[in-house]
Parts: sequence; C-alpha cells; structure tokens
Amino acid sequence: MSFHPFQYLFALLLASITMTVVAAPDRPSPFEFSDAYVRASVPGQTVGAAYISIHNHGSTDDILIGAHSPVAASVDLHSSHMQQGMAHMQREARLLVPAGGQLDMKPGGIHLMLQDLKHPLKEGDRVPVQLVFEKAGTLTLSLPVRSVLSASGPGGMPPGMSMDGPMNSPMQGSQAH
Ligand SMILES: [Cu+2]
Repeated sequence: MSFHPFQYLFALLLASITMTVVAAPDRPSPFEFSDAYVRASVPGQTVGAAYISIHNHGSTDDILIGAHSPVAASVDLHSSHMQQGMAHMQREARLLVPAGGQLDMKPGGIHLMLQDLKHPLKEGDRVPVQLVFEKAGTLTLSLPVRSVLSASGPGGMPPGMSMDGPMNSPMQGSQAH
C-alpha cells in the first residue's frame, strides 16, 4: 500500500494543527478553547499578552473573573479600544462568556495581560495559564508561544495602560495588546 505524497503533506498539516491546539483543561467544562496563544516577548519586555477564544457550549452564562500564570507576577483581563486615534487598554473585572456564545480575544481587543514577566517567552515554548470562571472554577490550559510579526514592531509595551503612539488605522491593531 503506497501513499500519494499529498496524503503525507495532509497528514503533516493535520499533525501541526493538532500540536497548536490548546491542551485539554484539567476537568470537564462546558468550554471549548481555540485560537489560543501567548505572544513571544522581545528582550527587555516586561509585559506579555495572551489570547484565547472561549466557546461556551453550556446552557448557562459564565463569567471570566481572573487569570494566573507562573510566568507572570499577575495576569489582568484587559480590553483595548481606540480613543482619539490612540489605542488604550483598560482592566476588566468580569468578562461575560454567554451560554451558546463565545468570548473572543484578539490583538487590539480583549486579551490577557501578563504583568512582570519572570523570563522571556520564546516561540515554541508552552505557557501554563489558569482561567478563573465564576461558575466553572479554575481551568488550566497550556498555550503555545508564537512570535507575532507586525510592521509596527513587536509592541514592547510600557508598564502602563495606554499606548505610546497613535496607530495608523484600527485595522492595524497588532501594535496594541
Ligand atoms: Cu493589555
């Protein structure tokens, strides 16, 4: 039995996709996680950002109320928004994960802010992140570290709540966390 080369390519592709998927949480939950990663840090960078899309397949709303990671002194829930041409971030105490819906995190939007990184985050590493939900409790995920290339640079954020310069357009939100 022989395989067409494309079948090998397809298998390799599937394997690589599978490897980037978030590890299973440590106990059953109504959630499915996707598009989850931590941004690789650059030398001198003391804050990081992580993104996770949380799909709630359950029949009750839940609320993300906190996060932790051993690689950061603390992890805050943040949202980003544009104000007078500047990207601003603000801390959120509670983020709704609606029943049958999802909470999407992405650059320029909602994200997890990793404060005071304890060591650099390199592409290929995996970072444990705990999510604390009001109802589901604490779930632990293992997120891959990805380097995110952007024309505006890796976005070494100052340890503050606002960006250090205007962005060219809301579509080029990769500079913001
Ligand atoms: Cu932030």
